[in-house]
Amino acid sequence: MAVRVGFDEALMLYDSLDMNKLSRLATEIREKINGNKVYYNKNFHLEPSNVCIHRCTFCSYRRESDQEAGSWSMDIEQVREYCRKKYKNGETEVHIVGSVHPDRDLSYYLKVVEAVREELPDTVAIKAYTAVEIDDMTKSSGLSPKEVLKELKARGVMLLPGGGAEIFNPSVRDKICPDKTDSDRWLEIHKEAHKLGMRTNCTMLFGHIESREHRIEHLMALRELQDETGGFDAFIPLLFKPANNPLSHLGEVSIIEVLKTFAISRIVLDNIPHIKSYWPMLGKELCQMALLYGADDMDGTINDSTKIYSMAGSREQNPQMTTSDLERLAAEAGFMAVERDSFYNIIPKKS
Ligand code: V47
Repeated sequence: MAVRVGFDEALMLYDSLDMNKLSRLATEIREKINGNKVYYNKNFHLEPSNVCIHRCTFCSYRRESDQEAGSWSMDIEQVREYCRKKYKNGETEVHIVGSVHPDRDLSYYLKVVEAVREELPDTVAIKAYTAVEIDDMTKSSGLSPKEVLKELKARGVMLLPGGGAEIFNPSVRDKICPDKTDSDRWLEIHKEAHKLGMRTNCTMLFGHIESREHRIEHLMALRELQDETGGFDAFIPLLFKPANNPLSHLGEVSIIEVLKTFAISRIVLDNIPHIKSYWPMLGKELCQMALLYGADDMDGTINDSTKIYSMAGSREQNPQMTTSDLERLAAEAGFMAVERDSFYNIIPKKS
């Protein structure tokens, strides 16, 4: 195995102006793990509410209450109707993520999963909830993370999305999400999930007030947990989108910085198999470019089902792509697209 990069070397690479070298180093690792493949899946999101107790300054999605303009909250019947409407094309995953609603508790979140499981065929994997939502469920129920995860798993949750990690550094976290699950708790919840045999993803929100050093620290904390558990399937670098939130004045970082961040992520996280280039956030073209800097997964068809990034100003206002669109994007960048299920098993193409 190649020698692992440490903090100083990662920072030196980040600071270097040699983009070809970064692309080459990241591509060497992506090729060793994933060859020339680019993964995608057929999926949709379920965002039951955007009313949230947390006041993250990067968030354009949250609303203070159900009375505020632009808010929504689904009851269980609406969750059922939504699933019936969105499942139409052999989707293999539903990704449930939303908010921490002031009046919802564990029993509501469990009922959502039960309703989704009843409405959708068994071929659809349920990916739910973020560690932040799970942390809140422990508070409202008095249960431990392990107990909450067991309840979710018993009702059909198969894997956890990577949201809520933001930036682990406490001084940055104090400024961007002061009242939210801290980094130790985020890592603890993922570790518990891994111990229960659940696969999870991890993320990093970058391009706001954090430094390159903070990002490397964050990546190293994820690498350390992965060494211990091996439970992460994919890492998603989430680019801060600045529209309609309290950090709007920061604007967006350059495309070069985005591509560097993908490459450094691929290089540092040598033990996480997949790096996701999430197109509803990046836009299609930048998503393609990230494939040349270590990413190997584009996420999915989405079916116009997520608002987190459109509300924050993404150019993808109603994100949806067909499988042929996704295959074309990968091919244009020189890769071979393959459809996967939620666990990265390849789904053979029907002829
Ligand atoms: O934790 C919120 C981010 C995350 C903004 O696991 C923002 O496959 C940028 O985690 N600009 C939730 N980012 C979404 C998430 C996710 C997305 C796609 C795939 C997966 C996966 C997980 O969205 C939050 C936060 O970091 N976010 N607001 C914003 N203005």
